[in-house]
Amino acid sequence: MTADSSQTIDTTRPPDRPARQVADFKPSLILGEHSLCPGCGEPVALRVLLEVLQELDIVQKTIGVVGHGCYGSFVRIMDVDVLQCLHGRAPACATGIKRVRPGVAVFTLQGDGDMANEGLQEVLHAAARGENITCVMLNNGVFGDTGGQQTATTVLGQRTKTSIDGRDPQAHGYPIPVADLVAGLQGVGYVARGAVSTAGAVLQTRRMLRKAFQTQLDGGGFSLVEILTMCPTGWFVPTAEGPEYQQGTMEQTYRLGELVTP
Ligand SMILES: Cc1ncc(C[n+]2csc(CCOP(=O)(O)OP(=O)(O)O)c2C)c(N)n1
Ligand code: SF4
Ligand SMILES: [Mg+2]
Repeated sequence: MTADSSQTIDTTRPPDRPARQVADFKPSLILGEHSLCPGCGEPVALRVLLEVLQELDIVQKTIGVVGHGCYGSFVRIMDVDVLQCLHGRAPACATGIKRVRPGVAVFTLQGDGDMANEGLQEVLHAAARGENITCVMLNNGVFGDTGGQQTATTVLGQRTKTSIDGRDPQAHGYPIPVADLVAGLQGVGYVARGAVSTAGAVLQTRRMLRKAFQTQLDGGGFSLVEILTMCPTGWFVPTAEGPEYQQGTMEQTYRLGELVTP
């Protein structure tokens, strides 16, 4: 059967209407442009987190506690009540806020340097206390903001400014899998590890964040989502190769998926 040309859709675009880019589709909670490097995974993670808050309709009753790292600049562009506290101390601040305002959804936004190096005890104690908060760790395996030094989560063989020939377990020890540590504690309601290296992974991470916040809304105890994020600048890889590099390195060490479910 011959197609009726009058029914076909004209996909040619008038020259005065340029193609819309992915970046054009901004959630309304993002108030401006971010200043992070091209290819950085952190803005993608922020976006899905904010989308989840909107989806759950809890924007007006949410308080975020942000640590120190490249993502720290998000406090200027996210239309959510936030405070920034000392490096690594976000779970303690979040604990205080939640205990004073139990009706509010409280989350932390931290990096691997912030959560695993500067404040590992904070997140472990908050989890073991079963605090009804949600912690989010953006894990790129480097102290991105200060120039790309090795962190506790840097995977073996990964080159950083302070392990220029690759992380060597003899000299630098082994990486700390934060989500797995937290998952081993009682009092924990939900733990998962996601990534933003593919569209599918972003979608899965979005679902994880939603479940983590839902756990908190249901009074289900501590929840944590670790998100593997690209840092092409700190990894010494070309921008476009960040996702593939992450899949071949970090995602080989850190298992993606849910570790604890309600
Ligand atoms: C107590 C303290 N120590 C060190 C610093 C310096 N500092 C600021 S940001 C940062 C790196 C944080 O790395 P990470 O949490 O992994 O975030 P990223 O930049 O990689 O997103 C460091 C070490 C600080 N601000 N305060
Ligand atoms: S240094 Fe890394 S984490 Fe920081 S903005 Fe650049 S790509 Fe992102
Ligand atoms: Mg980092």
